[in-house]
Amino acid sequence: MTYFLENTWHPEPGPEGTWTVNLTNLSDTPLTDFKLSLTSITRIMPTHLLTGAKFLRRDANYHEFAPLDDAVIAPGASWTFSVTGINRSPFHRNDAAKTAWVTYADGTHAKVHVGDLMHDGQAPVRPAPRLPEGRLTLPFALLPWPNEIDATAGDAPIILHVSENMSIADRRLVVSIDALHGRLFPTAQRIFQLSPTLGSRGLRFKHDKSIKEEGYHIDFGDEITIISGSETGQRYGLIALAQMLHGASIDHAFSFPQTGSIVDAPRYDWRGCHLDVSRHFWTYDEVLRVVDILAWHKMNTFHWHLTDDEGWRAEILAYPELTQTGATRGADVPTMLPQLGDGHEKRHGYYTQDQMRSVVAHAQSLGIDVMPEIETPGHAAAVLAALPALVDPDEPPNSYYPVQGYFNNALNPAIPETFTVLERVFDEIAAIFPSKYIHIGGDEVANNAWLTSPKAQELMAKEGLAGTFELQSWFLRKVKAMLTARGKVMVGWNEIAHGGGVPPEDTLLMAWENPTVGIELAAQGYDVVMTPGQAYYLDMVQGADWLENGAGWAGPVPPEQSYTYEAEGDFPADLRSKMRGVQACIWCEHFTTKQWFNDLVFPRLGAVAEAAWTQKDQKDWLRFARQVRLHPEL
Ligand code: TNX
Repeated sequence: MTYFLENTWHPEPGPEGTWTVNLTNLSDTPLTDFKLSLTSITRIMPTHLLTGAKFLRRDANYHEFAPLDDAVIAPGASWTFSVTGINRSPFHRNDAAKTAWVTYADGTHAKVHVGDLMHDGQAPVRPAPRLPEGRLTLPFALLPWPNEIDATAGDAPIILHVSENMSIADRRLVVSIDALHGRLFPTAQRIFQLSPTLGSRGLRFKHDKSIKEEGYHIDFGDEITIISGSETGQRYGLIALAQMLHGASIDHAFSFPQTGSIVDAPRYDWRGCHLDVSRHFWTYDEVLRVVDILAWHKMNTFHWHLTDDEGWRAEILAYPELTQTGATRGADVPTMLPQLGDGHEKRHGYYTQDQMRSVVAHAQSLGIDVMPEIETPGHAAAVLAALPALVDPDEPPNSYYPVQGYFNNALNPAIPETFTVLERVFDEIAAIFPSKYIHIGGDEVANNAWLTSPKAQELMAKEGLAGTFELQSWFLRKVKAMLTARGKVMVGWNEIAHGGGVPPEDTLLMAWENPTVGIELAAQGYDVVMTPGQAYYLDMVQGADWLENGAGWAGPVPPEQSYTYEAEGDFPADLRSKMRGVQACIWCEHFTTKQWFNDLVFPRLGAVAEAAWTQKDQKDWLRFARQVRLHPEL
């Protein structure tokens, strides 16, 4: 690597401070006539003061600079420039330049090695451990912890075999959980088998319709009996057994019950996990593994965030542009520039309809519903790049931008073709995803969006709409009608309620900005799932120390906070029934590699899973800290 980029943040002048970038030429030849590109979540605002460089352009997190007066960087020498007027002060070492490259006069590129952002105002300290050692309450590996367990420890049996008269369907279910365990832990010994062998213990099912849908009981005797009222309950019983056997096989602190029972059912009906595949594309196989991990945690909803500004990932046969132009970024791709974590190379990725159907089938086989999300009207830069006919040609190009810095990134309600596209997209999405829910986004539209679009102005005058959010509400009511016509419940982020909102019947909103917004939405009549950033955003930084990584706007969120947070919190009793459950959200701006994904998602995913399943009086942070170490990663 012959070029090295170092960057530093200095807290003065307040409030945002100064960002300094330094590029050193470690090659043996002078660096001349070039541009420097970098991707950084600390962004240069339209009004800024830059010294030592020319600012060429910015598109969201992509920045492009050139040296002043065609300066030459001699071998061993450096070029430094500084800027004030950044969007906010960085929190952590990965909050500024993530990747960089130089582009020579002939258009070719060379990668630049990037160091951590340095803090010119405090020395870094070693972050505290995220998890205490913890301790066991009973020697059984179970996460989420069951709501009632009374059992004595025995020797761990090596394996369970199924009872002789078990139906084919039940045997299939047993084998599906053995296969799940095998995918998650390929090197571990298997859990279930059909035939008895020396030392194996028998397993049978009993059906009892009085046990509620997701509940199950397990009786431990000479034989082990799972009693349940549904296949879902059977599956959760099998997962509990598989977890205990797995734990006992890999860690001597754990064993398997000899006698006793478990009586269990989840605390909340909605135990969700969201995954953003737009900012960073996760392959089909990785998505399947995420689904497996959710199943192992007894979560029941996979919220697949398929579109965002950075890329559209769902194949739509009516509009191939969406997954050609709309899913391709690169330094030499004029329609979509590289974003956080990208180099200059072209990056492209989407799921075919067959792949999406397979993910749905895979999830269904594990009792998980897949809810697709198509972001509207905001977070739509990729759609507008792919389908430029949806842009009002008379709207000035850089007239508004939301918090994430994409200019003019909202679908325009005054372009009739916008609705034609959405109708076709929802037709295809509804045909792929049997879920009764479709999530339509609705978040973070800039508060001055559309105000310089003559077409939008005309529509607002005609409909008597005052301002961006009344127009947004007008737009979302139409979207809701499209979903109703397709028999779907509309799901969205909490800003759906802005500007008059949509009819609350059959509308489910996700409270993400803070916990109290959930109560306000419930009071307005909406069903609510609690996903507050302050507890359940798994991209949030896990500690206040500079050496941590992650998003900062709602952080830090240490694992203990995700675990102990009580989503029901201050919900008044009369609104409690509107609170449907809880959800983890995996936003991927900072997840530039699988390693970063694992570093931030775990152990907090387990914390949300247990908070979703286990009653408040059964939650125990130290037990969780000990148990969660056994759980799988991506
Ligand atoms: C806010 S949550 C967003 C996302 C970001 C996330 C990062 C929400 C509905 N919008 O677009 O990825 O913060 O934490």
